[in-house]
Amino acid sequence: MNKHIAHKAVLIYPEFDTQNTFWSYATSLKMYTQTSEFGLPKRLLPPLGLMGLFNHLKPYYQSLSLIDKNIDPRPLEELIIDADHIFMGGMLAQEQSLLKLAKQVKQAGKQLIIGGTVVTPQTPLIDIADHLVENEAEGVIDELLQGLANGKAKKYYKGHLVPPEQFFQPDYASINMNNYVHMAVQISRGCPENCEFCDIPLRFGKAYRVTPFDKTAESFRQMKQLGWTGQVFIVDDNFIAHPRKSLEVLKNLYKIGEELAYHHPKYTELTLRLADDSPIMAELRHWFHKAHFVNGFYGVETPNKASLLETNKRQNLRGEASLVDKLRFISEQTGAGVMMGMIYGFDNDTNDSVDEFIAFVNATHAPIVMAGLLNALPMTALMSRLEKQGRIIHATGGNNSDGVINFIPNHFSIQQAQQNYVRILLGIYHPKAYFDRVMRHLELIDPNLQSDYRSDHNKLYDLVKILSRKNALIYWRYLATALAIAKRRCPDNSSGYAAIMAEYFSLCGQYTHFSAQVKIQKNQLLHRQYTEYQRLSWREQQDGSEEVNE
Ligand code: B12
Ligand code: SF4
Repeated sequence: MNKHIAHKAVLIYPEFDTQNTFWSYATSLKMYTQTSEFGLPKRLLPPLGLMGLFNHLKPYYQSLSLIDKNIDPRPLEELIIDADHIFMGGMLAQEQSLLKLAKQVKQAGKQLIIGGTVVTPQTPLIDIADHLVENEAEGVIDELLQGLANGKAKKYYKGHLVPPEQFFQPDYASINMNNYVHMAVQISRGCPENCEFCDIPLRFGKAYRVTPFDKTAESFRQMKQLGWTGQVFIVDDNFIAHPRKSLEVLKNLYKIGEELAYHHPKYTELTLRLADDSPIMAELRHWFHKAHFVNGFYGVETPNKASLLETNKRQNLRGEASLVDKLRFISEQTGAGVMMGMIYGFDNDTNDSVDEFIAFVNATHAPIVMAGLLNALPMTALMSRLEKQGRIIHATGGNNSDGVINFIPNHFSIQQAQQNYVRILLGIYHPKAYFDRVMRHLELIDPNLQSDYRSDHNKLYDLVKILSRKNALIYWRYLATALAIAKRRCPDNSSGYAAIMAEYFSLCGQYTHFSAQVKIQKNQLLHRQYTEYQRLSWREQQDGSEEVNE
C-alpha cells in the first residue's frame, strides 16, 4: 500500500547552543579523532530519536534525509530546497539553534514539525512551528501524519507512554556512522526510583519498558553489518531498573554478541544498587562483564548523607559499605570503569560540604565525573517544593554544567554556590587529583574487555596529537606511571598492555576538555555581577524578612 503523504521530508538535528557542556567533549574531539565527512570534528553520539523517526517515516515519503547540523556546515536553505516537510528535534540545550533554524525553515515556506525533550507547552518554538510533539512520539505520530495529509493536523500533540513494541526502531543507515565516536541504542525506558530532582520517571514512567529482543538484536546486527565495532552507549534511563528483566537483557546482549561473533564494548547509566549484596545483583554483575560493558555512569550525587536522604536517593544508602567501596566493588566484580554524576546545592549542603565533596571524589577511582549545581527541572518534585517556598528564580537553561543555579539555595547564596562550584571543579580536575583517579582506574579495569576494539582505534595519529598539544607536559609526566601499571598487569606487547595504554591516552584526551571547562567556568565567574538578593542564602533572606516583619 502506498501511504505517501508528500514527496520529501528532511529531518534536522540542530547544533548545541554552546560547546560549554560537560558532554560536548568539544576540545577533546578536535584533537583525538579524525574529522567528520564535512571537515568538522566528530561528535560523541548520533541523534538516536531522529534515526528512529526516520525509519518510521519511510512509508510516508518518497525521499528522506537526516542532517546533523553539529557535523554538517552546509547552509540550511540548500539542504531543504526540495523538501515539503521539515522535522526538527532536540533537547533544551539546543533551543536557541532550534529557534534560529525554525525561522529559516518558515522563511523558506516549508511546513515545520518539532519534537524532542525541548518541547513543553511553554517553549517559544510554539510561535514558529506548525506542529509540535511533546515527549514520546510513537503514540501520536501517525495521527499527525494523517493530519498533514488531510490538512487537519493539530498544532500540539501531547505524547503518551507507549508499549515497548511500538518504540521506533532506529535506522543506522540514516547517518554516516564515521561522523561519530560512539553509537547509541535504547533498550529500556523508565525508572521506578523517586529522586526529587529527576524528571525521568515523570517523562518516561516508573515502569521499566523493554524493547523486544529481536528489535535490539536487529540494531546490533545492522551496526555490525555497516562496519561498526566501536563503543555503544545503551542510553537507558536506569539500566537495572527492574533487576529480573535487566538480567534477561544482559543475557540477550551476550547472545547477540555470540551470534555476531563480536561483542560491542558497551556502557550505560544505572544506580549503585548494582553493588548491593544480593543474589540477583551478583548475577547482574557477572553478566555485565560477560556482555562486555566497559563503563557505567552512576548517579552518586553527593557524599552528604543528609542530602541523599533529602533528595530521596535511598538506593545510595543501602548496606554498610561506603560509596567509595561500592564503586570499587563494582569495578572489581565487573572489570568495568565507573563514571559519576554528582550534584552540589542540596538544602543540606553547606559551604563546608565543598571539601567533603572534593575529598570524596578524589578518593574514588572514577576519572570522569559530571559535577553540576542542583537545578530544578520542570515537572519534578523539587520544582513543586521550591515553587511553593517561593525560591525559584528562573527556568533552567538545559545545561546542568554551566555553574548556574535556578533557585535560592538554603545555606549559602547564589554567589557562593557559583564560587563553590568552581572550587569543586578546580579540586576534582586538578591534574594530580584527576590522574590519581586515572591510575586507580587503570589498576581495576579488565584490559581484556577493552582490547578487541582498542587495538583498532589506537591510532598513532591520535597519540601524536595528544602528546604534542594542550596539557602535553602533564600527560608526559604521568605516562611512566601508566606504563608501569600496564607492564605489571599484562605482558609487554600483549593486547591487554595495549588496551591499558590506549585507555590512558583516551583519558588524557578527555582531560583536555575537562580542563578547558574548568577555565571557562572560572572566567565566567569573574565576570558575573550579583544583585543584593543573590548575595544572601534563603535562610538569611528569611531571617531578614522576619526582622522586617517585627
Ligand atoms: C543519550 C543522551 C545524551 C547523549 C547524546 C545526545 C545526542 N545525540 O546529541 C550525550 C551523552 C552526548 C548527551 C549530552 C547531554 N545531555 Co543528554 N541525554 C541522553 C539521554 C540519556 C537519552 C536520549 C536518547 O537518545 N533517547 C532515546 C531517543 C529514542 O529518545 P528521544 O531522543 O527523546 O526521541 C524521542 C522523542 O523525544 C521523539 N523525538 C525526538 N526528536 C523528535 C523530533 C520530531 C520532529 C518528533 C516528531 C519527535 C521527536 O521521538 C523519539 C521517540 O519517542 C537523555 C535521557 C532521556 N531518557 O531522554 C538525556 C537528556 C536528553 N540529556 C540531557 C542533558 C541536560 C544533556 C547535556 C546538556 C548534559 C551536559 N551538561 O553536558 C548534554 C548536552 C550535549 C552536548 N552539548 O553535546 C537532558 C535534557 C533535558 C531537556 N529537557 O532537554 C536529558 C533529558 C536527561 C535529563 N533528564 O536530564 N545526552
Ligand atoms: S536520578 Fe536516576 S535513579 Fe533517580 S529517578 Fe532519575 S533515572 Fe531514576
